[in-house]
Amino acid sequence: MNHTNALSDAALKYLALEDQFGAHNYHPIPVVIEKGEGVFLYDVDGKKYYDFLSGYSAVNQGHCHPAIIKTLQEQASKLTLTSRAFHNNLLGEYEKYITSYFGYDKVLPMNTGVEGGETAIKLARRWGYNIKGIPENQAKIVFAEGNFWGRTLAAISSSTDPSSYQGFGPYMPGFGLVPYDDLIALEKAFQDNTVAAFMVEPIQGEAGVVIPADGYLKGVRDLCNHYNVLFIADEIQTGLARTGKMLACDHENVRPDILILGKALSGGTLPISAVLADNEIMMQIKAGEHGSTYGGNPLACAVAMKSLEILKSEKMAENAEAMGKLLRSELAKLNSPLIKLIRGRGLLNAILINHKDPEVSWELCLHLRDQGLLAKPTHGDKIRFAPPLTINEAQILESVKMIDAALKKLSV
Ligand code: IF1
Repeated sequence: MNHTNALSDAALKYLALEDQFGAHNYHPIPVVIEKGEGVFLYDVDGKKYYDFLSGYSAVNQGHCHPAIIKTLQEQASKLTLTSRAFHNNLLGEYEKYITSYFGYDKVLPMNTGVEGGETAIKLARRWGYNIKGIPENQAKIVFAEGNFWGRTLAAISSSTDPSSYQGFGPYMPGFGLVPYDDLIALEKAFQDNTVAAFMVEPIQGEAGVVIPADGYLKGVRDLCNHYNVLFIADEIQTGLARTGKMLACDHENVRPDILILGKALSGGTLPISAVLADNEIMMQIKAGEHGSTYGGNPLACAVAMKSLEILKSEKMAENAEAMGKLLRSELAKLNSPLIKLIRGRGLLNAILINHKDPEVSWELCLHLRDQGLLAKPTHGDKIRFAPPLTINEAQILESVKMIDAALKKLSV
């Protein structure tokens, strides 16, 4: 069944425009969204959906959160950008706010998550040369297999996913890979004293919500301490209350040397990322050696402070923890033969589909759409279930009913 047939003429018109005038670098679920409010999205025909993707965890606070939008509107009508050629009245306030919020000396503000990753790697290399004493141009950064931190040439150079790196070579030198959740392999990699840092997601999002064994993050922290290697935590997707704690690293009470945030730092309104570190690391980059046109713009500063404030004032981490437990237990009760595994932490969850046909996950997402819930497969047989952190118990129960109905539409 061709599910685009299910779309109205109005919706199909939009797909045709994208097809003719836009690069074909995505394969979206066939639905055309016009409005977002809280946990709900509305398509061009007014149909309502639960959003179980949350902009890949950029909309933790819910779509168009009124307080964030109010801040956005007020600041946008006053001052949006000075560039860093001049000071403004918000950057210092924001830097004080976010460094005290997460307990680091300094922040380097950027825009997209991948810019945050690039910034962290540059900081680590500089620290490696200036502090650890690694010979010039020989610093290595170690990553975990299955990682995803964006689409730049450096990011894909560390990727183990051919759909990310194939045909885009040559690749960034000085990158190494170890299996995820493998402390023995990591310690072996650290025997090389040119290793400056290990960059890792506390839970691998794109890989399908892969949760490491208890103690892994603590083990990473201890090995980094022992071998004088920087621990870079990519919390762009797992951070900001998504996994039931403010940071996924908080589940093991570990403090990374460099913390990268993005996505929900703006509540889904505009690209804002941040790299936090203490002075010994952050001061290795001098004036004029790194930055970006929009990095730390006053509009972003105002929005980011409000987005962070709301996470705490509305106790979103606590709600994510409780609603995530409820979601996983209700999904388990379905006893669906199509669900091989349910895993997640807080409201970052995924189900693994039990079917030989690789297309089944996509078919399921189309049936979910028809039931009124939007989700998308990741890496074939996994479907991420990650609604905004404002979702409540009744909405979880209603969503699970929709998931049950969609599963029953599929032949086993
Ligand atoms: C797309 C994936 C998720 C990220 C982590 C850094 C970044 C991301 C852990 C870069 C971005 C986004 C990219 C977006 C879809 C989404 C995604 F499917 F691509 F892999 F979430 F899993 N670190 N992830 O997840 O942040 O530069 O995008 O702001 O490329 O379609 P960004």
